[in-house]
Amino acid sequence: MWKANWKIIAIICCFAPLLYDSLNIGQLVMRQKHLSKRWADRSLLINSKYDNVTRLRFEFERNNKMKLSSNTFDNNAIKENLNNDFSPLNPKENATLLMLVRNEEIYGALDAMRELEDRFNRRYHYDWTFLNDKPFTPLFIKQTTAMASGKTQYALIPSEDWDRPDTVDMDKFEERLKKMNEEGVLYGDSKSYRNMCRFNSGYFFRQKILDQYDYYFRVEPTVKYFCDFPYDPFRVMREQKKKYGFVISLYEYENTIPTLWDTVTEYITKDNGTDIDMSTNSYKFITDKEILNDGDVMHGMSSNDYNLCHFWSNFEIGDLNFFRSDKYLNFFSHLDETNGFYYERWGDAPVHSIAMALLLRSDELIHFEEIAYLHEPYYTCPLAYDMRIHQRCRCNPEDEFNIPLNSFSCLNRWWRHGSGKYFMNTFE
Ligand SMILES: Nc1nc2c(ncn2[C@@H]2O[C@H](COP(=O)(O)OP(=O)(O)OP(=O)(O)O)[C@@H](O)[C@H]2O)c(=O)[nH]1
Ligand SMILES: *[C@@H]1O[C@H](CO)[C@@H](O)[C@H](O)[C@H]1NC(C)=O
Ligand SMILES: *[C@@H]1O[C@H](CO)[C@@H](O)[C@H](O)[C@H]1NC(C)=O
Ligand SMILES: *[C@@H]1O[C@H](CO)[C@@H](O)[C@H](O)[C@H]1NC(C)=O
Ligand SMILES: [Mg+2]
Repeated sequence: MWKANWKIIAIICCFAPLLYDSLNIGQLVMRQKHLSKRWADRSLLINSKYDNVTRLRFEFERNNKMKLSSNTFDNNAIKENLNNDFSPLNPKENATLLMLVRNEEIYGALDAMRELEDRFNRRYHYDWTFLNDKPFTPLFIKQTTAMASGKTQYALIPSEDWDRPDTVDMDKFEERLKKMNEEGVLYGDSKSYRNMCRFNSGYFFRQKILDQYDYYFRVEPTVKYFCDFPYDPFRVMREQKKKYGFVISLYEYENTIPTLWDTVTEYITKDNGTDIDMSTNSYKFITDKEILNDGDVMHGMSSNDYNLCHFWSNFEIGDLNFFRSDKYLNFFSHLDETNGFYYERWGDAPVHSIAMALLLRSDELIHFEEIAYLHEPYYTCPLAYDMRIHQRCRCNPEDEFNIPLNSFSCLNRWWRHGSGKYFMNTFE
């Protein structure tokens, strides 16, 4: 008896604090529930106002269907998934996946194809278009065709769209290459890299094989996609009237583009408000130099008004009709006439980005935050846990090379000056 009483006392003593805590926890949970409901209500409101396409697709996939593993090799399972699930909802858009690639990059090309097929294209079967300045080998054609769930097609780039124009002064060119190499400029002495950058800036969209499409999705060898696509980005582009989509934005190396901004400034003056509407475009995104975090002291500091922010163009989804328009063609010719692609080492990323920031309304650009993507060494992985679960991501969000909140990312400036990000407090 005596012993038993002690036990009871002991139990009461030990558990009393816990009991007390659990009452407190109960209150906390109540409070939390109340708060959660408030935020949930706000989220719903914001979703319904601004985010319907994305979220509704998301909800559909989450609640209505079990998804099969992407890496299954069971043909019937894949077909069933396609027939019952995605296809009827999503008639294909007028679009192609597009890869500029060399024959010797075949295995990297296959890696990237497998990645994109598993996470997106196996459900849609978009065409794959391959471009090369040299003829593709039969083996390249065979292997990439086997990997694609859609039709494949291959085109040889005409020399006049790829090679260095005659207007480039050879002595000056060689001397500049030597100098840039000595200065340690990335790809500073590469001639082929310059052809590639100029081609991607001004010629890819002129290839005949692309005339039949409205949209392209650029893919490079060895890139990876870490999560299921929760929607067809082409469809989002069309429905939301977007002209350019990106996932990563970084600061450019200024030593590759010493006179690019001066050339752009000349164009802005020459245009005199005809194509460039400063009241609706994203000029602020590429010129805002306010220090937003510690990293900005090191990144984005340049000798002119351009803050070096650009969309990382190895991933891009774009409207070909925009590139084919006089607006873009005039802008490109103005840059190209200086031969800056050769005397310096202008990348297609800053060229595309500056064009988009000047010539488009900011609401014609889209940041695809649900698409997780790696091009060495940087990647983007959704920070939202829920998103990572539902899209079956395999990336680590907490890593210095995950770009979104990193100091060398320009996303903070995009959120500030671009469009597409809404914060809760905007609606309080
Ligand atoms: N056909 C062809 N494709 C090229 C050539 N140079 C580059 N490319 C392609 O152009 C794209 C960009 O080239 P990359 O070498 O990846 O350049 P980058 O992404 O700036 O640099 P990395 O960090 O090396 O990836 C890739 O899709 C390449 O396969 C070339 O000389 N011929
Ligand atoms: C978005 O979806 C919600 C829920 O289905 C609906 O009530 C709302 O009207 C939609 N909003 C728009 C702008 O389409
Ligand atoms: C696709 O887009 C191209 C280029 O705009 C156009 O010529 C073609 O007719 C379109 N095809 C379809 C099926 O709409
Ligand atoms: C520039 O545009 C303004 C207003 O449209 C016009 O008054 C001015 O004459 C134009 N300047 C030049 C150099 O064309
Ligand atoms: Mg690359």
